Amino acid sequence: MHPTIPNSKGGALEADLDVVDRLGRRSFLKSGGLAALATALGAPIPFAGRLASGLVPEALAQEAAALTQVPGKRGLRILSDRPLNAETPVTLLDAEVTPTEHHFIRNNGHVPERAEKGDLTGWNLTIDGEVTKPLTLTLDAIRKNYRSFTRALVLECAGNGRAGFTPAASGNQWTLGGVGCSRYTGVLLKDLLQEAGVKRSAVYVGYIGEDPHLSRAPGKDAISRGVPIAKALDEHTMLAWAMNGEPLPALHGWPLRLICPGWPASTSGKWLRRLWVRDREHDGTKMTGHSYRRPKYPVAPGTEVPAEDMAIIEELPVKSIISNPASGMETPVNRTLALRGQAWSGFGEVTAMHVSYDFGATWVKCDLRKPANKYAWQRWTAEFPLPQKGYYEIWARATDHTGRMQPMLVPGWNPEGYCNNAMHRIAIKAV
Ligand SMILES: Nc1nc2c(c(=O)[nH]1)N[C@H]1C(S)=C(S)[C@@H](COP(=O)(O)O)O[C@H]1N2
Ligand SMILES: [Mo]
Repeated sequence: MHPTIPNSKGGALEADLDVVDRLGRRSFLKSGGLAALATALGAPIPFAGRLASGLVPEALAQEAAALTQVPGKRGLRILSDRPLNAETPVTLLDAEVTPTEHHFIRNNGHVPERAEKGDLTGWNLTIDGEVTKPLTLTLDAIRKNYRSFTRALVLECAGNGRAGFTPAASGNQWTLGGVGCSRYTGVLLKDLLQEAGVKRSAVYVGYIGEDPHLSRAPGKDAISRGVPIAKALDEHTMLAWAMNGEPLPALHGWPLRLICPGWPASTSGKWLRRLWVRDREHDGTKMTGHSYRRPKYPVAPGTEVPAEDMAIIEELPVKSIISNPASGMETPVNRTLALRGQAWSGFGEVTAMHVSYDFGATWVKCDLRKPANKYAWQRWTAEFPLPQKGYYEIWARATDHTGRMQPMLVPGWNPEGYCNNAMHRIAIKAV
């Protein structure tokens, strides 16, 4: 299948890319000179002199997107249907607060029947383990007896960007859309833990959800992860019952879920039933082995890494997206091109945002808004004209307050394909 690139004029780029398909994309790029490349792109390349050899132009790198319907969702791209996993096309992440219908879905097992029926009968949340006073709370008690907060918080699957790794890592091939920033309402996990009385021996908090394992084997968790006690006590770690002002949808963990912002979203347990305060690192399903872990040291792509050399992923790296315009757009030459997107970092605030339209030789500083609250993503905008007709790429790079910056190339290959925060780039044709 040849790449389809949405553009304002109904597919001019698409037609030109047929040339690439006939020649074979890879061999074409190896043997083809710049003139041939420009032919394939259907436009001259004003900054060709700055285009690193071997870099596949973004316009050729895109694949057709299969958009499918999930009830309550719009425009998501299905990555797997059993379990259900779906990502958001990047242009649908253009809002400051991600509407629920556009939030990605990542399930490891089945949606619990209770959630599908909206049946609270017999539901409660237990907090036990290394606490002086174990708690069993109804949803009502949680809602009424603690301070509640509403915050915009980024959830990002640690596998977001996995599709960028070579050799490929198995698992859902997320491109850019395994992320969202919706508004959650709930209580601070800290307030409940304090009431339960965390013992000195507490090290970790593991969650147990109600979702059946894919095999439906009784007593087998689909996933049961957790966070160290310090993250559990963090001011921003929440137990949420509402998303964007509505009760949590069945797909997103009704009636109650954890939100551990800035960390792999796999720590944000859905369909909660129990929080188990542990005296050791939690060892539930997908906490051990290679799951959500990276090598403790850099490895060459394709290396097999022993389990004992893998470390649990905590803060997710700084990242950004260009949510407007769509890749493949045409824009009139010398007319202002308005760009915008979102930037976030698991380490806290993003402090600078830059874009380049000459393959990284020079950078334009973007306007960057403050986050609505800690761990909300930040809107950035930039405006400039493109100087000549031809093919351009816009590259976007965020820097956070720790000085961490997005890499141009896919960073640190790791066996499971986590934490790809390479710069997002889009193809633009000035006409
Ligand atoms: N109980 C439970 N919690 C879960 C999961 C799950 O399958 N079961 N998936 C986790 C993973 S891997 C991710 S990325 C997020 C996805 O949250 P979302 O579906 O609301 O986007 O939920 C996490 N919490
Ligand atoms: Mo995930």
